[in-house]
Amino acid sequence: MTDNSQVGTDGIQKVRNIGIIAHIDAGKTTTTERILFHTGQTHRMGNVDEGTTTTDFMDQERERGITIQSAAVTCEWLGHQINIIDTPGHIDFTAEVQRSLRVLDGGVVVFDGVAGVEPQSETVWRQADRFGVPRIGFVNKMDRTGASFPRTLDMVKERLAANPVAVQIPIGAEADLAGVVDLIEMQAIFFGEGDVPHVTAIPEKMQAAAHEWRQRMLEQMADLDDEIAVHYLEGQEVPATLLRSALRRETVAGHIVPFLCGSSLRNKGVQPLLDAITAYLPSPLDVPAMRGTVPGTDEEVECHPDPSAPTAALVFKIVTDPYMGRLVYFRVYSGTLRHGQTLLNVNRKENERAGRIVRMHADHRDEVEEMRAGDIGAVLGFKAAGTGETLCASERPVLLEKIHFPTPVISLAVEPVTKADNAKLGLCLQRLADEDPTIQVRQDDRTGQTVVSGMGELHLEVFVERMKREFNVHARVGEPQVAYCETITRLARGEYRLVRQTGGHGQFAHVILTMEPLPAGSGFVFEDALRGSSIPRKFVPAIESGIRDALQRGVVADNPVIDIKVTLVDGNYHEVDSSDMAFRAAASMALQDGASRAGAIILEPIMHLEVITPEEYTGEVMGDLKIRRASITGMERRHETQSITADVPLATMFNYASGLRSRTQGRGAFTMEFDHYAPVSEAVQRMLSLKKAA
Ligand SMILES: Nc1nc2c(ncn2[C@@H]2O[C@H](COP(=O)(O)OP(=O)(O)OP(=O)(O)O)[C@@H](O)[C@H]2O)c(=O)[nH]1
Ligand SMILES: [Mg+2]
Repeated sequence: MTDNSQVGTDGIQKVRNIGIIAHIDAGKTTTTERILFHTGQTHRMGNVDEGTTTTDFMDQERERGITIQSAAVTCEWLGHQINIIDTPGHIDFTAEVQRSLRVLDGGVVVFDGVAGVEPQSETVWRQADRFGVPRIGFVNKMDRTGASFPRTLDMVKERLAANPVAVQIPIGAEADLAGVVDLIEMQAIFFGEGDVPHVTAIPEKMQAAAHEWRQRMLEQMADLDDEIAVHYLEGQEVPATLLRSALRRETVAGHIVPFLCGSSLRNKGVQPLLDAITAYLPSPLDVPAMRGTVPGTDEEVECHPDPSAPTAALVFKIVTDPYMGRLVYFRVYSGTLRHGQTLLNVNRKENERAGRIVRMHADHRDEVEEMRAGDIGAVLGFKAAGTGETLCASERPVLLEKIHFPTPVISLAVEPVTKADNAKLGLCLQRLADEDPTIQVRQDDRTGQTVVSGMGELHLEVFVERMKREFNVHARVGEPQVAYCETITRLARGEYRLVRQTGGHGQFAHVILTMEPLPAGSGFVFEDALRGSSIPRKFVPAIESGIRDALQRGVVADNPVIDIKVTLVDGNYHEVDSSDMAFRAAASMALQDGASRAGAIILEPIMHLEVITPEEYTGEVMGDLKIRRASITGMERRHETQSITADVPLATMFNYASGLRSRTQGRGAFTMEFDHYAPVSEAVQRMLSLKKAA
């Protein structure tokens, strides 16, 4: 067991919690791998293309060459402890980015130097904006033909409405990329075969460009910093220390984004990137204190990163490790989380005892006694704690805000092949859904099938593979289908009186409720407005469960009902014949009764789509989108390509990937993410309701 000495009370300022985020294939995992190599965490450089990287450890990641799960690793650089989360770029796994951004203090956004700002770069940039995460930019793949650092910066300015500040420029291009000019120290850094970069004077032929770019950087910084402005206007040299501290302050404040460049694959630019992470990205002390509330109230609590304060930590990820068991990843916001400590799980109102605490390195794990405020790690021994839940010291209960995840929009029916498969299915689904909050599992009462919903076709494909490989469950899997929802459009009253006399004592329950539509995204709200003693309070939970049952089953067809408020207003009971079971059933029926008058409709997911196609195929791509009922929201020419944005019903977009590929000779690309729910056409509503009646 090692001492966790790096992160002492005053060590917190030397901690960096950062995420690597970008469009798919920009080189996040390769960059992470090189960081681990250059910080001495690995002695062999892993490669995505050979399936040998540290952070893409799942076998499907290695085979597909893409990241599926975010992975957390720790390394040290210049006396700093850097906790890095490598995230996936594919839109189906966007929840992994979401949860990572929630616990990070800073981000490195990687761009492909040829493609520049790609659709998913915009998405992650917006996500980082929403979480207020300061970031630096790394223009990767500068070794590729057609890569351009200035063009990428222009795209960042235009499309991300950001203020990029170049602190480097590349030396050489494409196959001849040799190093970078450091515009702060005004020196050249060359990366050869060896481990240590070679620092020299700026080569003669780069002098003019270097001065021009430095001038540009100084102008940008003079706008933000008075001291730099004075130096600049008076024609004096601006000291590097002054520049660095201004860059740091303005980056942390989110006013600028320092930009670096290189090629991770060719080992160029990685050490300066590490320097920049320590120099410009915030420590846990530099970001606003995490806020929470006193459970059950709106009273705010600030959780300062003070190791001696009462503990408060947020669970952001669960991984079932084949050797270690259930690993619960957390970030400590205040206090210290100790081995053996009993913590209150605020969301579940249960106590849990922390088992072993581990720090994840590249190819090993360090067991530590404790983790202090500001740090990220994993703990064993928590049986219940789920993603987004708060663990805290019982003397100061605090509820940190939950992590919001996107809505799963595609479903798949799963039917176990044999009895043995059936027996294993339950545990398997529970485990996988435990790890992935964007997987939802429900039972379809009509068909008896298990329905799994997820974010996209790839997401579900990966899920089904994991069922087979990790749990050895073989199942017949249906075609992916749209996950429809239902809602109501007007206020209605529902009532049901359940009276059953069968032999001994009967069943009696009488429930009266009202229902009303809520704004999109509100989910389900239940209110108990019972007055007097028409129904004893002890039956209210059963009534709420009955309503939930009915909402799950759907009121028009078999789709869950969302954005609805149900108020229990009145009813009646019988001393002997009333029971939880009777009230649960009566509440379900009362809801169904009211829904028949509440203008219930079926909603379908509408996706936000962006297609990038070579210009010559624009006509064909547009024609096809029209057939798919897309409404075009924007078109933009970008160099020799055309970008088309549209809102389109998911129902028409299955197999779009192969359709687009054949229409554009494999040169078109697209991303698609859930945008909102909209009512289906009357014809579709009729068709889907008929299915339920059948
Ligand atoms: N030429 C070149 N190729 C690179 C560079 N960095 C990464 N690649 C290649 O780009 C591909 C994608 O790299 P990854 O590191 O897996 O990219 P990623 O951003 O982690 O991808 P996802 O996690 O799937 O979103 C691989 O084939 C890498 O070998 C680079 O600097 N130059
Ligand atoms: Mg990756």
